Amino acid sequence: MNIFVTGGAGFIGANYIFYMLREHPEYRIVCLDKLTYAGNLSTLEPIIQNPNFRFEKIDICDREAVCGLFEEEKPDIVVNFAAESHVDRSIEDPEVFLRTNILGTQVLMDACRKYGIQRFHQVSTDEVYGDLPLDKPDLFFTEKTPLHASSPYSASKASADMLVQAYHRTYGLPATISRCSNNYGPYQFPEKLIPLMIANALADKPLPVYGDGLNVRDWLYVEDHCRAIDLIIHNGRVGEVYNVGGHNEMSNISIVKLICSELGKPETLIKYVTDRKGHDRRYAIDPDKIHSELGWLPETKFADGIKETVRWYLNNKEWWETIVSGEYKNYYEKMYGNK
Ligand code: TDX
Repeated sequence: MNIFVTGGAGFIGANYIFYMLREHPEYRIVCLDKLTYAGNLSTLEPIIQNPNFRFEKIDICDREAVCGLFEEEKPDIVVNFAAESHVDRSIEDPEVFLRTNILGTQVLMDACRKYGIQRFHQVSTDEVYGDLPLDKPDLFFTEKTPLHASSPYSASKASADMLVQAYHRTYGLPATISRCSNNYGPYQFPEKLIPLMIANALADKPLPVYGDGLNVRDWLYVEDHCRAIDLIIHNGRVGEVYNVGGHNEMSNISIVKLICSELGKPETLIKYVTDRKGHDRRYAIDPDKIHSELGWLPETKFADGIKETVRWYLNNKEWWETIVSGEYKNYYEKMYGNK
């Protein structure tokens, strides 16, 4: 089996490659990554010499380069993680989100049609459903919930999902889609809530909580997401969408307080700042379909996963300190400087 993993130098993609090489040592994994600010080749260092692994620096929008690699490798499965994924960046500058997330997906699917494929899997997000109110805790996103994106990021992911479904219906592309809740774990870029708060707390810097801090996210340990995708590409039904989430809803402020306590830092570091524009209130996934059809259940409890994640950031300071001190510094100043 030859699997193309796009965006494999990013957070979830890299964790997925580690997972697949461990669980299926006989598979060949080819990683295509543009190496944007969020992609880090050093993340793949532990497996770069693995004879069953190949890395290619490729932008998924580059049709010629993508087709060249398909021609050479003839992949059986493509798993598309490649995406611009940070909501705050999409609010500042939407264009690259539309380009990579929508047109890049189209280029990949065109190559799949041209060269033939067993499965194209699109890694999507619960954000395509919009948000839920805080006062109706019995409401969850199911696969039938209408798409109702709030940010340019989520609109680009919703567009890509619709394009995938259109390619399935129109051309018979054997496609599946997964829509997962918020992930956390090793190698997450420190612009996202959990690693940002860990990095700031360790440096005794303010912990910027947007709005009232009561927005709710449904957190899943990244490895549980990787296992869900593995199940879907092997046993999921073509043309179907699978929601992935762990029924682990938490408010942002409770997560930040937990991180303070794990690191032995005072809550006085918490600083309430201007809210994100169009900030989604609550995400909550109903994972019943993937559980009943494919037997998937999350294995890592949040209490264990967050401890493991904090330990990883403590033990791998050089990985994220390089990021925090580089180009990202300008982004941080721009986004948080006057908040
Ligand atoms: O500094 C911050 N302060 C803060 O209060 C940051 C970075 C975030 N937040 C809040 C905003 C959100 O309510 O924390 C919550 C989580 O924020 P993010 O980590 O930016 O994630 P979110 O906006 O929920 O989107 C994430 O989940 C769905 C991923 O970034 C997406 O790529 C994924 O599709």
